[in-house]
Formats: sequence, structure tokens, C-alpha cells
Amino acid sequence: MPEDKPALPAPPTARPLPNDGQGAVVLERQTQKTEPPRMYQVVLLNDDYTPMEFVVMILQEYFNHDLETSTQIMLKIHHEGRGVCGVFTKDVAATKVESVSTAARRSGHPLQCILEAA
Ligand code: TYC
Repeated sequence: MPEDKPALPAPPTARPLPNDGQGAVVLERQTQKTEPPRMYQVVLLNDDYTPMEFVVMILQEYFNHDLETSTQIMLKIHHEGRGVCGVFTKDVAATKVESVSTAARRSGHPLQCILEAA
């Protein structure tokens, strides 16, 4: 008989019981179904008024960067207009933006801190 139709899929074969042959039940590995959470970057923007020292302090206190890294990030923002402070889940990123903005206002600085999808 000519083979004009694609073959039907093979019937499922009987699965062996999840048993390691030594009397112990073996759990089968589950296929990963949960996606990793979307990540968000917290970005600081440059302005002409916020003191450099204040930005360095913010990077140390709120983003746990050391003094050298904080100074590098601050200078990058100063020269390029913006810089990424860190990448977080949405809730953590939103809380950082709120905390940094509140600290800046309390100190009378116009520093802008925003959240962006990474
Ligand atoms: N441009 C500011 C100054 O010259 C310093 C500064 C850096 C401000 C980074 C904001 O996000 C900023 N004093």
C-alpha cells in the first residue's frame, strides 16, 4: 500500500513507574512553567543643582555601591545625562524611586529618579 498519508503518531508508551528499582519512589522532574519576573532599572538623571556628594551618598545608601563605584556612576550621569543605579523587580525598583525622591526633596534638591523596564 502506498504511503500517501503521514504516519499517525505512535501511541504513548506505558511509562515506567517512578521507581528506582530499590523500593524508593523517584519524583519525576517537572517542566519549568514559571517565567522569571520582569526586571526594572532605576535611573538617576542629571541636573545642574544637586551636589555631587549628595548623589554619591544616594548611590551608597540606597543602592549599596561602594564609594568608588558610586563616584563613577555619579560622574557618568554628570557627563552623559543619566545612569543606571541598579536593576530590580518592579516593587523593589518602585520603592527605591520613592525613597530616593523623598530624600532628595527633604534635602531641597531637584534630583530626578525614574524607573524603566530593563
Ligand atoms: N550635575 C550636578 C552638579 O554638577 C551633579 C549631579 C550628578 C546631579 C548626578 C545629579 O544625578 C545627578 N552638581
